[in-house]
Amino acid sequence: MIMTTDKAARRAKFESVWSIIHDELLAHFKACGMPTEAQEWYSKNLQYNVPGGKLNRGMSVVDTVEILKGRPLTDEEYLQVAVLGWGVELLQAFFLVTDDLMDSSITRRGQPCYYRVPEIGLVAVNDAFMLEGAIYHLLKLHFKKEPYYVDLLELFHETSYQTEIGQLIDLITAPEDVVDLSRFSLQKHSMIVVYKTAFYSFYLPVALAMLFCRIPTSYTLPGSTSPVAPYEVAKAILVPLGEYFQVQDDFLDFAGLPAQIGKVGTDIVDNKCSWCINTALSLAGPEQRKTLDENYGVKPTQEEREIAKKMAEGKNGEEQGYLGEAEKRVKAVYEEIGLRKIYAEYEENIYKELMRLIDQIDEGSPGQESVLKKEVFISFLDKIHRRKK
Ligand code: DMA
Ligand code: MG
Ligand code: MG
Ligand code: MG
Repeated sequence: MIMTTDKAARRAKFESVWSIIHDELLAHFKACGMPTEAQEWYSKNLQYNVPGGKLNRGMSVVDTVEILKGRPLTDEEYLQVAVLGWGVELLQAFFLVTDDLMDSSITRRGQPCYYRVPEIGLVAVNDAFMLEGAIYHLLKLHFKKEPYYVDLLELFHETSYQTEIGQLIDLITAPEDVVDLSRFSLQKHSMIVVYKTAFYSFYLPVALAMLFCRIPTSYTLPGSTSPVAPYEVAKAILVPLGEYFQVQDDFLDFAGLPAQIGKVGTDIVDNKCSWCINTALSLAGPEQRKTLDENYGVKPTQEEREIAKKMAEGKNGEEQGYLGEAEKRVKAVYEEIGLRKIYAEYEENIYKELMRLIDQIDEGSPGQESVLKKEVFISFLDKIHRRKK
């Protein structure tokens, strides 16, 4: 029982549980009498969409449990915790397959978006539901006997609902036909990103780990008189942390290289209420504002779309990816305004602010079990700070 510290080894260990999970799901599917053709389809759905990402969300469940327990996990514990982690990754896969359809995205994780694979198309919708269904099948298989089983179910359900609410406001704030930049604001942006990203990417993994460690909903530390609500304390840090993460995602949509981020940015063309456009709007002079009004959310021409798709498929991508004329003009305004520098300043300020929040956590006496630890949040923050993908 050695605590694995090497990053690659930790990832490999987490990935090894994926093959167990994949086989469990397939075995059940087979036992339902599903034909070989369907088994192959389901397996492809799982392999194409679940394991190929950064795995930050899933591995955070394992990391958090280890920090909270202050010791390495037994093999039995590791398997259970990794199932929760892969549950978060399955949820993420479910959201990404549908998100790419709704955002008309081209690539994801360095490959064509799932719905764009020729034989998949709109079957992607049902395949996404199956990724979600797999979570609950696995929870039943691995946690039915646990006293916190219902809490796990409620947490996954509530978080999914919050994400769907977030996706709704993200989508209706970005209508395809009416571009009206005066409807955007950083306040609206904050509400969108907290719901669509922060809850499922940040609160969910930590809250799952806390449930696994049997952290109660309220406790009073020795020597103190006021009770702590640890899930609320965690949320109060993880929500702004998640907001920071989505600001990064928005910035990388503009400035990230497709070869690095594995996807081609679509926010400008999709008329999204992104951090970039909101920040640009707050600083634009009249000429720049006019350029933004005339070019934001403008669909590329058919010809531009074809070239963009072809280029996204070529794997050489050192470059920005092909941009339509309207998108180019918006990006030029972003550069003129100095968005890169403003972003760098934002990152350093929010880092300090989050560290300040984390530092306020009361950990009780050293070695005390079943209470929150600062390290949970620091490790999360360090994983994302200054990320380039
Ligand atoms: C991410 O929004 C939110 C969910 C729920 C997937 P996004 O469309 O900005 O994500 P991406 O940039 O990865 O398409
Ligand atoms: Mg998207
Ligand atoms: Mg989206
Ligand atoms: Mg994005």
